[in-house]
Amino acid sequence: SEKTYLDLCEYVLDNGHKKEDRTGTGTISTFGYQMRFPLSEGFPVLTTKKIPFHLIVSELLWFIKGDTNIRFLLEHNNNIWNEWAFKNWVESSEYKGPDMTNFGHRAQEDASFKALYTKEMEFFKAQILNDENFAERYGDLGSVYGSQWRAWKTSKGDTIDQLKEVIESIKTQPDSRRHIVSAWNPEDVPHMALPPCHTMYQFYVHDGKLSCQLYQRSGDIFLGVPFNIASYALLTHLIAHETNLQVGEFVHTLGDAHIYTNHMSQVKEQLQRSTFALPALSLNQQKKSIFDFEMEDIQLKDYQSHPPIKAPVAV
Ligand code: THF
Repeated sequence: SEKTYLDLCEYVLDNGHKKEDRTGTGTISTFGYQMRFPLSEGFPVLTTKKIPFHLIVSELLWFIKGDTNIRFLLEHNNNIWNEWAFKNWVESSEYKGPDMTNFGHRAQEDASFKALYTKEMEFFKAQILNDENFAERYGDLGSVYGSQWRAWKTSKGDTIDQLKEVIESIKTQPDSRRHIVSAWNPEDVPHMALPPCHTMYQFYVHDGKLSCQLYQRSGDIFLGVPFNIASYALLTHLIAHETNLQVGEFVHTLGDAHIYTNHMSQVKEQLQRSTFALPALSLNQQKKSIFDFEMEDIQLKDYQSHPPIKAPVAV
């Protein structure tokens, strides 16, 4: 239930130690934590704050398509990956606008810089949407999840479709202990702006039910983790649907589980709130393959929640 997530928040508030991080924001952090979500009890989306479910759906469909360009996300009003593409753009030699060094941090400290940044970001988004050539050059995030899942590069110069293969192996050898999709490529990591947080996931079939476990090396507990739980729960539902299985559990294993120091008051506010019953997920039964699903084929039924709680994302 949702309490599983709220317990994680409390655990890190009580046991987390101060730790500096890549983004310079500062966190309280613990190492190694596991949560289990029985998917038959309801869809695990938070009710103690409103989660924009359509953003989870469009991001997951983007991964499943093997797309790595934020243009698709922007077409669906999804802004959660903008900062990483924007970073490539403002660090390029083609960018001639005001200096955007360390924009994430400065936008939080300095209101006049924030106005400048917001304007540049809107301009960048419009250019990605309106100029295909610009989108090709600056909208692409490189070897993020879509490319690792669908087109893992081999030493021979071809690619492996891990997602297709794992679905095939669930269908043909359900008892296999090798239903794994890996996103962590040690050869790519040194060149990546953001090495994958979701390093690998594994499926498990028992008693006609499909379970999934994710190993997440780093988890932003307030902003990212609620998205990640819902996203992998949805992926498990979609694959169970295609393979004619019921849903089992989503097991979420975290490495560095942290709360950013600028999310503390938000977490405490959320912990004061009571939970609602979990909603149900409804999938279009006409669609058989997960590769055919579109936004309107995936709906939450009876999602009741408290209002959103805003917080800045660390870049
Ligand atoms: N970087 C950091 N610092 N945290 C992350 O969670 C994270 N992600 C992805 C990549 N890098 C990361 C991006 N995922 C939001 C949610 C998920 C994200 C990024 C941002 C976010 O801001 N959510 C808001 C709503 C946003 C909106 O409505 O547009 C929220 O309140 O939940 C780890 O997957």
